[in-house]
Formats: sequence, C-alpha cells, structure tokens
Amino acid sequence: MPASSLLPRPTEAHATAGHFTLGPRTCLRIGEGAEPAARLLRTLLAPATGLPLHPADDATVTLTLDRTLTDLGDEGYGLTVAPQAVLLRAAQPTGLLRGVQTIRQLLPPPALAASPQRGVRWSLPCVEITDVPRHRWRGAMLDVARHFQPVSYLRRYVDLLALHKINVFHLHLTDDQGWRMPVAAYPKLTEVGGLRARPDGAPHGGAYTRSELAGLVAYAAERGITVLPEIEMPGHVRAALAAYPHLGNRPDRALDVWTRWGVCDTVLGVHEEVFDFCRTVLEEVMDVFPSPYVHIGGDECPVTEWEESPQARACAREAGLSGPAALHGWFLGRVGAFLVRNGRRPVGWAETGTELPDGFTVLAWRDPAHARAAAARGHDVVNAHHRATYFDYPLSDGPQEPPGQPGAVVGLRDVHAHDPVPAGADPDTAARVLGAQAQLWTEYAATPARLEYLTYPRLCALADRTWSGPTSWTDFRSRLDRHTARLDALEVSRHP
Ligand code: TNX
Repeated sequence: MPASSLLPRPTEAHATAGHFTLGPRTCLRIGEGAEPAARLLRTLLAPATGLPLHPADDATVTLTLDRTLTDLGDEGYGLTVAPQAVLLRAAQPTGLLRGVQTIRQLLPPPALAASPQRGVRWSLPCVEITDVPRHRWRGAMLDVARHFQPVSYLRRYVDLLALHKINVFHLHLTDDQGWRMPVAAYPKLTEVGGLRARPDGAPHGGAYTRSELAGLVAYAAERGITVLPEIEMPGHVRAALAAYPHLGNRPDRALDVWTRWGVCDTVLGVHEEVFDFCRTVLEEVMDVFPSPYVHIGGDECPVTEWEESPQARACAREAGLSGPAALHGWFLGRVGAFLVRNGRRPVGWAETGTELPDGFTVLAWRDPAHARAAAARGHDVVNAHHRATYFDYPLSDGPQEPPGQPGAVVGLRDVHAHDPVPAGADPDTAARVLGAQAQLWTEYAATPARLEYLTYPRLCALADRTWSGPTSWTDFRSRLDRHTARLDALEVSRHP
C-alpha cells in the first residue's frame, strides 16, 4: 500500500521509485535495544505471511536505536525503504514500535490477516518517512464495568489501538453496575460487586484475575501502549457498597449492584475506614499497573448523602471546609496525595474544570471551556469533549442506527475536526493540553461486534487528529477508504 494510505498520516513521507519485497530468506539486523521491535514485527507478520525474519548480521532489514536522534522524541521514528534495504531508526524503543506499525501498513492488507495468505507478494513501496506525533496522549477508554469483556477481547482491542498508534488504553474498571478488578483484602468486591441482576432476572457479571490484568499490561507494553487503570470514587461506587455497606454513609442499609443507568445517589462515606479501603485498593492497582498515571474518577458525585449524614457534616467542619459539598475536592485531594507519595500522578474527570485538586491531570469531558479553565489553573489536560469523543453516542441519527446512548450524535467529521487544544487557548494553556482520548461507555453496548462498530472508523479519525495534527477531510477520507481494507483483513466489525 502506498505511503499516501498511511493512517495516521506521517509527518513527512516522500515516495521514491521501486519496491522492497520480503521473502522467506529476508533477515533482520537487530541493533541493541531493538529486540522488542523485532519481536513485534515477527509476531504481527507471522500469522498471515509465515515469514521467519531470522536475525543476521548482513540482513537487508535493519532495526536500530540511535539515541542521538533526539528530534524524534520518545515515539518518533525514521523509515527508509529502498529496493535493496529497509532501515528503521528511532531514538527510543517505543519509536521503533510505532515504525513497525507503519511497515505493517505499507504491506498489502492481507498481511494483517489472522490466517495464512497464499500467493501475495509481500512488497513495500520505496519511501522516506520521518514521523513524530503531534500529541503525547492519544487515548481510548473502554468501560468494562457496565458490560464485562473477556481479557481475550481486551487484547484484540489493544492490537487495534496499536495499529493506529494510540498510546493510552484507559480501562474503566469499576462503576455502580460492576466491579471488575480483584483486590485480595476485599474479595467481595468482585464476588458480590462483579455480578448484577438484570431487571429481567438474567444476571450479568465478570471479573478479571490479577494475572489476566498483569498479562494484559505486558501485552500492551510490547505494543507501546500504557494501560491506565480507573477506580471510581467517591461516586459511581454502588457495586463496592453492595459488597461492603460499611463503606457508605448508611452502614445499616443493604444495597444491590445497581441495575439502572444514570447517576446514582449512593456514594462513599468520609471516614477513616473508607480511606483505608481506597489506599488498599490503590496499592493493589499500583502493583498490577505500572502506569505513571492512575485514574480515580471523581465524576458525577451527588452530595445529598453527605448533606444528610451527621458524620460527613462533622468531617467537613473539622477539615475547615465551607460545607459537605466541599468534601468532594477534599476527598480526592487526600487520595491524590497518597498516589503522589507513591510516585504516581492522579487523574480525574472534570465536571467544571475547576474542582479537582492541584496536581491532578484532568480529563475534560463536558465543555471545551472546562479544558481551558483546568489548563489555566495549571492542570495538565486531556481533551475528552463528549461531542467529539463519546463513541457510545450514535454515529448518525439515521434509522439504521441501533438503539444506543441517548445524546448528541458524534459523526466521523466531528471526530476528525476535534482539536485537542480548545479554541481560544493561549500558548501556556495550549502547552498543558496533553492530547485527546475517545470514550466508549457501554451501557448500550455489550458485544465485541457492537463495540467495534462504535469504535471504528471513529477511532481512526481521533488517531489521525492526535498523531498527525489537522489533516484535510478529503485527504483523511481517501486514506480511510484504503485503510478500510486493513480493518477488513482484521475482521473489524462494521455492522452493529
Ligand atoms: C457520563 S462522562 C458519565 C458516564 C456515562 C456517560 C454516558 C463521565 C465521566 N461520566 O458514567 O457512562 O456519561 O455517555
């Protein structure tokens, strides 16, 4: 496939004459530090091509690190394909992993298939590419709390993210309707909180094992992707309260794992047992997930229970707060400080852009003004504006759309036009915008086929915008038309 079909679009690509063809005798020259990239290239190409790509010192395909190429940053790479040789270079190992995905896209689409493909010439067009991402946070969130997905599917999800050079896989692990991460000290979180009754009595449930999650983290790391874990607090915790009612505001009350969608009134209490719980859970999360960032939710937390609780009101008074509503920021500040003491950076959802404590990285979802406000206060910001990045919203309001999240439509064009830097941002504010991320909430999406239908091709547009910066709609469309052959080879579902 020509370089003009690459998605995301590389920073610079100059096509030259001729082809390089990979065959059974093609070998790899693997520089120091390039072993992970060589392994990934083999892993990705083996199923369809059967090519062994053995190592050899006089090989025609070279993968090498050159730490002096600092302009390439952590993720950039240079790729030269000439008739007799291929050279992939980067300053850092992750850059080589990105370049491997480009090599894969330059091959004919059957190279991406999961089964042996016969009679295909594995040729790459000659080209000179220098490629550096525009934004350093290019994320995709998957909500496995509302509908559980097996870890095998999460691995496929990661594979598809890697193809698009997405680098953050945000796993929404807990919510009112389900708790999916095991915590040794609190076994009922998954035993009780992992299972909910449906209104019709048919149960829905599931939880990961620790080793499945650790395996997923390693799998993602081999593809240059960080798994960002999210544990919701102090709201969106009904599943945890069903398991451990004493963590709430009314310990005498038995609650079920929530069977409805929306914002639930029941939230964590504010007492020391709750902070013990949060620390214990997050210690286990940090053990399993090496991500420098840990997400602790913070969204949609009604304060009615705190207002009605003498204990919460007293806590607010003792902390010198204006009232129970201020416990939200105070709570997140305490837990955030715990993460910071452990060398991690807390992340939270912004409701207004001004309510998260200092030091939080903010996912601004409701309004571009919130992204601006958060950045102006000194927060690092990831733009997750719902009207461009909520892939649970329908793609169109056409009759062919299955019933889904009621809300605004997010069309492919909306995603493509989504600038991570909000309009009107001054240069200081713009510098604090790390990038953008897609959200797939799963109230109305239970099956892998539906998840993929909602994710692609919209994620292609988000990947293009965050890696390449602005591209023209016509250019994007023509690349996407050819990229579709790759998605087809990977059997990405295009029907709900
Ligand atoms: C709002 S955005 C939520 C989620 C829902 C989503 C549905 C955010 C941080 N919270 O709990 O699933 O809307 O679109």
